[in-house]
Amino acid sequence: MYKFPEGFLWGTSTSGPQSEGIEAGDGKGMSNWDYWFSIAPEKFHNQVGPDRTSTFYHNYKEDIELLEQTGHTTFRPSIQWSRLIPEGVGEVNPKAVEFYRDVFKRINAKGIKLMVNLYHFDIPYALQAKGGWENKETAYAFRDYAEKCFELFGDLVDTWFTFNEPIVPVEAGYLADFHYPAKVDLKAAVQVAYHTQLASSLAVEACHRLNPEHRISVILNLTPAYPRSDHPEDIKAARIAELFQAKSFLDPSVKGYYPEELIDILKAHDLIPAHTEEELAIIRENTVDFLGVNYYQPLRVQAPTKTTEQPMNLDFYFEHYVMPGRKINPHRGWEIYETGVYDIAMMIKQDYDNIDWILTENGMGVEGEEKFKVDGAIQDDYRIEFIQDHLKELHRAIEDGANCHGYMLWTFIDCWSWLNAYKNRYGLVELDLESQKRTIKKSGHWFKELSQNNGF
Ligand code: BGP
Repeated sequence: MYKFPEGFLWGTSTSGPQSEGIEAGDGKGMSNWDYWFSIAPEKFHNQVGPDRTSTFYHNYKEDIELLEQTGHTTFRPSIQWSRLIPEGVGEVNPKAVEFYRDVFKRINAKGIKLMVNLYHFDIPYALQAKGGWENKETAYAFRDYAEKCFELFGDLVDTWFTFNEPIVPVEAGYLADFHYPAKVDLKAAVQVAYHTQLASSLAVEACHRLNPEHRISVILNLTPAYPRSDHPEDIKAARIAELFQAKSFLDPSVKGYYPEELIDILKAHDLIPAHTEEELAIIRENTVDFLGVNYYQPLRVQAPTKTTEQPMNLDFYFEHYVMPGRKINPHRGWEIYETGVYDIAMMIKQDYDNIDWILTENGMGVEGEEKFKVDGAIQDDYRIEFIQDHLKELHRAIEDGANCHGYMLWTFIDCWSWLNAYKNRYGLVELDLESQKRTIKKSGHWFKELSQNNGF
């Protein structure tokens, strides 16, 4: 029996852009995703775009009933900046205020602990057109947007996140082509990361100033970096990978400053971003109150195999490799390594003063789930097993002193996924995209038992 501490939270995470949908006349502005889909549908493999979702914008009342039926004691949605402030700055969309207020009220009425995220990879296109996160003004626009959210919804929400996985848009949009603007520019990537951190710290400051009793954090994907061998070059590569991919946001968010080692690496190749002492003071003085951690897969790292004079991308410092013989989710191609949860927990305990945290995402995307249907409901035993295996490691970590207070699965209902649309399904609830019918999967019923028993 794996019993979790009293008050441990059970729920799921989702995001506005992946679940809300777009309705003519609802006043939503264009986001980077709406724009990119409109100009380059081939990037999305000509599948459906962010306008085709579970339409939470209309179906939220039914979905909130389903949250209860699947045993949620917590839920993490996100506000779409482009819905609330269509141009990114300036006028607020009254329909968005009405929508989010009603959603939050109804979730509260169910006794489900709300944790609301302000940014899930989605910037209003109007700001993207002015340079997006390369432009420092975006950080201050984000601060103003965050303040609006605290003012408009602070009577209904007391737990906030600034960004979901801020390193992902940096890597996917400025070192690869999975997010707009899909360019490769290491100097810009570092600047974007810095402006994002500044924005996060500014929002933390605003939250504490406006509602001192509220708690605010950031959600980081903290995949541990495992070296390929004991060879010093592989160990060094793993260390650098961890600095870039975890500590670049973890350290300033939790400790208030960047790791010296990272600064030295950036200095060596003239990659230090433009910054001011005042901004560094904002980062130093506004650290998070707790931590959100997403975990899907470990980072397997080896020393770089290509040599160039100047770094053009991160493969100058380290490379990824696939460890032969490991369990892989064949649909998503990600390694399944449950021990990663334990290792993250111990890293937080040892290096980050055992700050309290929540596992804010973990999940299994599966293609062709309808073949597992029996009597109309998907029998997703593989998902139950996946969750159990990760929970065993989380349980072991808590027994060893980890300060983790909740588990959130990705995700509640099958959702639109960035470049993969509906190929891989993650939900506790099945979505029929055409009819919009919702059907609880076996995992959804099991999740309710898990929550009621506070363990399994
Ligand atoms: C996380 C994101 C989510 C979600 C999930 C699954 O990194 O925060 O938004 O998409 O990954 O990934 P995918 O949808 O690409 O399979």
